[in-house]
Amino acid sequence: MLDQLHEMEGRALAELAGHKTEQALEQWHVAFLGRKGALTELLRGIGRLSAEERPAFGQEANRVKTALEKAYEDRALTLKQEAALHQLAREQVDVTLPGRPIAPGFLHVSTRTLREIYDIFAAMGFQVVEAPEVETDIYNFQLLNMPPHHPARDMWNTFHTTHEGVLLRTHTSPGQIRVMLEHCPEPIRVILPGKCYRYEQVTARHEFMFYQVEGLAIGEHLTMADLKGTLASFARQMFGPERKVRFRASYFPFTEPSAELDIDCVLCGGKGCRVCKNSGWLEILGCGMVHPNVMRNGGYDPACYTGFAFGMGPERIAMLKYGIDDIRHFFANDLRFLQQFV
Ligand code: 2U9
Repeated sequence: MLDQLHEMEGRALAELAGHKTEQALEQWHVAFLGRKGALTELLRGIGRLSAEERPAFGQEANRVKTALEKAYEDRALTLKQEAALHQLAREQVDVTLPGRPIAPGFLHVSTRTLREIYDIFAAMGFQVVEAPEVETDIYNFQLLNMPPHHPARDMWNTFHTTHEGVLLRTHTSPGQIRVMLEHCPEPIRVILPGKCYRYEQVTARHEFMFYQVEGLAIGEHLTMADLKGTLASFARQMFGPERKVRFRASYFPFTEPSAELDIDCVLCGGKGCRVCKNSGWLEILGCGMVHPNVMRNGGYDPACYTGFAFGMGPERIAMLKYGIDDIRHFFANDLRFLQQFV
């Protein structure tokens, strides 16, 4: 019996050393130490031994059991460690590999153009002010000399909200009225940049969202000469000191008189080409003297104060400056386009 026990122990240890998987290890445990395993079978035979032999056999069987259990635990631990080492080797990180470079960000061409515009007007004493993009009909239209049903409203296709009288601003002009009401009767020199929204079919020349910069100057002795001097200076700083400018009569409900400012074509110098549609001139902004009704709506007495205002689209300015043919490029988020203006 003891011989059998020792033979079984030797066999068990030899087999165990050859097992390489957790599953094989479990099967080994069942085969030798399980309820129907080899050791249990041998212990069943204890009844056939004499009373003198039994204690020694029992003791030895216990030693074998403990030894096999320990061998099993050791083997399991070794396998676990080997697996961990394998995994480490497999997943080793090469810390010497160069990292993937993160492309540095850059400013959008609209933002860059806006900042160029700010710099030019800041040097002439204009402050930058921002105002809400969600506005009321009162600020977007009524205070700007467009009562309900005024035909001039047809110039702006508007996004309305589900709240009666609340809309997305179609221009930054409502912000100008807010500045006037806040500061009257002090003199004002501000520019208002920001996003505007129009319910338009998107084409090469129209987007439903675009930037606008509007300017406003109010004082006691401002005339059309101040408007012309300020805007001609802007045009030449933006498009080159040699630029010719011309003011062409126009109409806006919030200015009277109103005008549009043209520069001689940046591409052909006035000879006529594709960009200026053979006219030799490019329109860059709208402007005018603030309408007396609008002066009053902003809290200023038009008998004592006058003002001039202007508005332009930085996308249009950038299109003319860089020869961009389609406004949709600006917000399509194509880096091949945007990276050209870094
Ligand atoms: C107040 C008084 C006067 C702002 C003005 C324009 C002329 C103008 C457009 C040109 C193209 C903007 O980018 S665009 O769509 N703007 O032509 N804007 S005068 O006049 C104001 C505004 C507010 C209180």
